Amino acid sequence: MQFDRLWLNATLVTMDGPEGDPLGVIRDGAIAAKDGRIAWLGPRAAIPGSAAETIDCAGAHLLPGLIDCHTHLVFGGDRAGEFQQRLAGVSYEEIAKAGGGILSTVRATRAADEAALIASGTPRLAALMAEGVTTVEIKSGYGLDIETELRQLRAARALAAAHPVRIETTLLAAHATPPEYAGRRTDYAAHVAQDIIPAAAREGLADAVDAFLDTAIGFDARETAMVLDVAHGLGLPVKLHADQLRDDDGAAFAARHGALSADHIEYANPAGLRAMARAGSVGVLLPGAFYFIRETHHPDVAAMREAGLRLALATDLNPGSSPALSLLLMLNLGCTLFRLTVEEALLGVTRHAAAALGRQDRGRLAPGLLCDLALFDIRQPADLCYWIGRNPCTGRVVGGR
Ligand code: DI6
Ligand code: FE
Repeated sequence: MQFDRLWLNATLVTMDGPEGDPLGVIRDGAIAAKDGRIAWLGPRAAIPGSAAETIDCAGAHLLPGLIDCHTHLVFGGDRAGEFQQRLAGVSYEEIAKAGGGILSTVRATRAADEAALIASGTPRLAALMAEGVTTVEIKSGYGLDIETELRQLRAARALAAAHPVRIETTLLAAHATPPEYAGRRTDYAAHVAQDIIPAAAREGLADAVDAFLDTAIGFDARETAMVLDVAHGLGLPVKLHADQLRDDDGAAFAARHGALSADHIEYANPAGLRAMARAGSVGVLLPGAFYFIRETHHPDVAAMREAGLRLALATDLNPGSSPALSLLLMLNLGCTLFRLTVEEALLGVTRHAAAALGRQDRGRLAPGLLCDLALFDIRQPADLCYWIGRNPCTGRVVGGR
């Protein structure tokens, strides 16, 4: 068999092992690409053909390219000033209720044109990519009007076109109520459902739709259902910010609506977590936001395990609750703050992150999948979770190149 490229002399961490061995490590392994996909992988001694180009990995660990399945990477301005307010004792919720928080980023994002959004997003994307990330989900949600929401998604698509990375866009127009709709939250949710989602769908700008289900500062169950039902009707998969600040029964709601994932879920109750597992929804844990807003209520990881819920880990990169540019740091925080095992954490940024995006074509090393790879100069997989502030990524491959 003739391959386009062959990587040799690597420890393959396939994330596709049998039951009980999720990492599926193959020592002295090799992996081959053909037409952008993985054509073969296995022990070096068993290579079944030759390749136009051969790359010596010098003993590196080779993983599926990492996936950051929840970011708000495209936004205007920053919130360092609010960070200082919070250090002086004001809470995240108090700031939000006083018109700051998400709404201050909305003002800055509306004031930024597409070129400015691309320019400020570029170094953030570069930071993620430098750690071996090959797929990034990017949400809108700082426009809260048709024009700016679509501009955010266009900026995300432009970033994808300009860099060797795959970007999945998510429309999050139901993130907060904009000032024009103050006191008319339900009317805004109806506008999202009737106008903004169809406009994004018409232009092919959204790969999925998300909403912030939160009875105090987001949208209630009826409003959220209105938004998600329209998305479903247009054939768009849905995701949810749920149970971040209180138990709104968001996990059960996500399950009922067939959500790809429910994200945050610090306050989710065990019955809701079981419903999610049965529905095939992924639980996305965001330890950067937990850490940065000094949340103290831990996600019920024991109940998640017992339910058999698949867990992902992501940066939640955003200016308010998680100004985090490192997915590797999330591995460490997921293990230290939430007591995830190394295997759970690594599945969370590969296989289960792919599931949270509804993408079965990545997140594992297996024949037929996209040949998206990340190379790390480490002694063992646990090193990726153990070090704080070390970037051992020595190479990344997207689509076999
Ligand atoms: N929850 C979050 O943590 C982000 N959005 C959300 O619904 C925070 C967004 C922000 O503060 O700008
Ligand atoms: Fe978020």
